[in-house]
Amino acid sequence: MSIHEPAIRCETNEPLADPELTDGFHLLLDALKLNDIDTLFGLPGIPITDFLRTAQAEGMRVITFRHEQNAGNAAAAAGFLTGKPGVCMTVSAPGFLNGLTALANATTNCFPMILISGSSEREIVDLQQGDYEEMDQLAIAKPLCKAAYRILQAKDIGVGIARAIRAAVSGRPGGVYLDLPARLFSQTLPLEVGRQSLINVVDPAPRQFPAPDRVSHALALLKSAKKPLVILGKGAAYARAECEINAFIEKTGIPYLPMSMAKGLLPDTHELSAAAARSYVLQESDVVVLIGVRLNWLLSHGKGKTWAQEKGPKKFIQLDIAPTEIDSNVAIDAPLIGDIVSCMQSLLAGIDNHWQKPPTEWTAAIAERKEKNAKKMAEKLAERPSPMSFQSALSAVKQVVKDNPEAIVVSEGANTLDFARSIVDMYLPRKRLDVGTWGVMGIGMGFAVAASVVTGHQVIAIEGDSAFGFSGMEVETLCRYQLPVCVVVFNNNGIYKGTDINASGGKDPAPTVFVKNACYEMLMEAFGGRGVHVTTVDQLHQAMNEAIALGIPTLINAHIDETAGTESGRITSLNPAKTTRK
Ligand code: ADP
Ligand code: TPW
Ligand code: MG
Repeated sequence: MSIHEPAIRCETNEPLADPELTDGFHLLLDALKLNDIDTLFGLPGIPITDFLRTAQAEGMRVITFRHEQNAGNAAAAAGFLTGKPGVCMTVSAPGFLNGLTALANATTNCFPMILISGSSEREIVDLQQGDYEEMDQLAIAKPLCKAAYRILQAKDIGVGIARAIRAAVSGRPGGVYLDLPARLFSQTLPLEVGRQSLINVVDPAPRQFPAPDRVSHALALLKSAKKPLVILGKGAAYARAECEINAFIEKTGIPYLPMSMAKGLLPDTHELSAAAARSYVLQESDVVVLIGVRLNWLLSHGKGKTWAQEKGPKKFIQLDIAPTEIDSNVAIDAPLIGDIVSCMQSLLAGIDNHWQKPPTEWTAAIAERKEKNAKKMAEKLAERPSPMSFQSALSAVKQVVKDNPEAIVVSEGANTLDFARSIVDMYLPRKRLDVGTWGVMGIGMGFAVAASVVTGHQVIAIEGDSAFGFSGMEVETLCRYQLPVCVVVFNNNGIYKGTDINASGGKDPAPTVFVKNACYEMLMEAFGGRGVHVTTVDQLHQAMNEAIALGIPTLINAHIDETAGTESGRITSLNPAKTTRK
């Protein structure tokens, strides 16, 4: 632990008078460093400007953004990728609110992050006396995150950081808000008292083993299955359970479906991947093992036609760290509560070499459908229409990711997202970041920056033109930090497609269309990065390869057929029904 020589600067930029004192600035920094937080994402302003400067001066990586939402998204992605809470720092009221969307999204996605915002003093906020950027931030944050704390005294900074870290990563991970009134930063303490107030958090995400009788129950149910299916979710990716999951799939021979961010836990090309026969296995399976995945809207709540429940109810085994997740949508016959690695190890202990693999009728029927669908897809990918279709453009991306399996793929949009998810194979765990549980637009550049910063790997961001716009200004951030990020904008002139017309006949454009043939590549060029405009698959392939070879920020504006997309991509059915007005 390093407690520093007395603060070089306090809030007013005055040197501390007494060399035996420390202050809130340094205690906060030391508390974070003591707990292995080495990177801060944020956006400066009173009262955190000097904090970020000091943090950088003391060796922390400080990544600042052009909008707090992107800094917050970066912290969330860093949390998912590293298992340590990603930390985002903002100013009060508007900066805090800008970061709050990311905090709520992180909580929804079960990603650990801590949003630290400066705030006005309590006595002014509580009497609503109109301070600079005044807001009761703690009260606003509370319902939108997993936990929220305020630190009022410098001597409590150690406890505050410890509580925030534990809340973020223990149990189901999520977002934590930490409220720091500005005065805290310049409060002083004797150096030794400060040193002793800090806490090195021991075992912040304790392992949790499932009860042995529950493991036996789950195994018995699994043994009874004629058509078993495993579904892998991003909780399994977060838990770093790939070794155990791999062993489980290999030993049991059970086919599996990966949710989008669980792609790559096993290579998508694995013979037991049932992704290309998704509808069939959801309908036909009899016992389903859910591993770090919720039965939410992304799985039609475990009900209805998707699951063909009319054929008789399915049995579910669910591995999750959150006991209250169980039975949230349909009855779960065998809940297994614990962390995924421990749950998987417990299951594996009961699976020997004599385990009866699923009947070949089941695996052969899946293989047959997979083959048929894969053939159809291969034909589509081989087409070379002009302008490019989503599929033809993605055939280039597919090949580039195959050639660069270490690269991290970030993806958002509607059609762009949906096609990319099913076409681009992933080969390694935690290499795919996307719109997550909310299906939120705007994660693109924040996730891309974080992925690059915390892993050092190449990032490939596959962005719908609308999706890109939500965080597009961060191309400056990519250029400022010289990050190896290749952004491909799938430019179809709008949201879903570019062909909508204003039904009133008026001169305003329709709500979903953008300026035609916009030159997104020039945005990147404006900051010294590399911009390329492509109209063919070969050009796209080449431009991506060059971007990766050069390792510099690149934006490829890929011209896509503006008629090709469908409304809301694959979730058209969620649009409310509409009557035709006479
Ligand atoms: P997906 O979006 O991929 O379908 P979800 O986000 O719906 O996945 O589900 C993730 C689940 O994983 C959550 O219910 C969460 O509680 C659980 N989870 C997260 N981390 C762990 C862990 N370490 N061990 C067990 N379960 C976890
Ligand atoms: C924060 C609603 C879902 S998808 C989308 C929007 C606006 C953009 C689709 O257009 P894009 O992709 O990106 O060009 P493509 O390939 O289909 O043309 N605001 C937020 N989140 C969501 N999900 C929306 C709006 C939406
Ligand atoms: Mg679009």
